[in-house]
Amino acid sequence: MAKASNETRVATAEFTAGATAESGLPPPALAEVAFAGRSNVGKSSLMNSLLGRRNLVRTSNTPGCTRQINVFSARLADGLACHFVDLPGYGYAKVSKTEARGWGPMLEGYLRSRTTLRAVFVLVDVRRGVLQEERDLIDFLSRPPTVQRAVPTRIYVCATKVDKLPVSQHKPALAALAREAGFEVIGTSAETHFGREEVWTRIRKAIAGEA
Ligand SMILES: Nc1nc2c(ncn2[C@@H]2O[C@H](COP(=O)(O)OP(=O)(O)OP(=O)(O)O)[C@@H](O)[C@H]2O)c(=O)[nH]1
Ligand SMILES: [Mg+2]
Repeated sequence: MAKASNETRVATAEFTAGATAESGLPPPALAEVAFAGRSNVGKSSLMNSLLGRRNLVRTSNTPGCTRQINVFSARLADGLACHFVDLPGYGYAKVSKTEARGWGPMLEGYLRSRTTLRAVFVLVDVRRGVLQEERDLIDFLSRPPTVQRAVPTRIYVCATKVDKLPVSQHKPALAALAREAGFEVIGTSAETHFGREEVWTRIRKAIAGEA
C-alpha cells in the first residue's frame, strides 16, 4: 500500500556502533534521540517501528536483551539525518549484579555527557504505569543542564504496547499515565505502528530546536 504523502519516509537506516563504554560511541557529529526504559518495555521494537524496519534493532522476549548502547544512523527521504540510540534496559533483577553495575554508570554517563543528545523518550508499558525508576529518570533529565548534564535535552514519555488494551481504554489509560508522570504521554504500539507520526513530530521538533 502506498504511504500517505505526509508520512515520514526513512530512506536509510543502519547499525553504526555498539558501545560498552563511552569511548565506543561514534563521534558526536549527528543529532541524537535516545530511547530509555525498563527491560522488555519495547524500546528496540518502537525503534524498528519508527525506522520502518522489521529487524534492524534486535528485540527479544527475554528481558535484558539490549545490554550495550546501540547507535543507529537514520536518514529521511527529506534529508533529515540523526542517530537513534537504543539504551540498555534497567530494572531487570536477573541481570547479574556485576553486569548491572557495568551499565548503570554507562547509561548515566551517556545521559550526562553526550553533547549531541537532543531528546530522550522515556518508555512506560501502558499496563504497568510510571514506577520509581521512571520518576527518577524523568527527575534526572529535568534538572538544569549545568547541574547534571552537558546540554538541555527534551523529555518525552511514551506509553508502549497500547495494542494490548481495548481501544476504549486508550484515553483513560494515557490520561492516568500523564498524571503519574507529570508529562504528556504519547501512546504507541510497535505492532500496529500507532503513534508513529506523533513520535516523529517530536523528533523533528527536538532536532530543529522548535517549541
Ligand atoms: N503487543 C506488543 N508487543 C510488543 C510491543 N513492543 C514490544 N513488544 C514485545 O515486547 C517484548 C520486548 O520488546 P523489546 O523491544 O525487545 O524490549 P526492550 O525494551 O528493547 O527490552 P531490553 O532490550 O531487554 O531492554 C518483545 O517480545 C516484543 O515483541 C508492542 O507495541 N505491542
Ligand atoms: Mg532492547
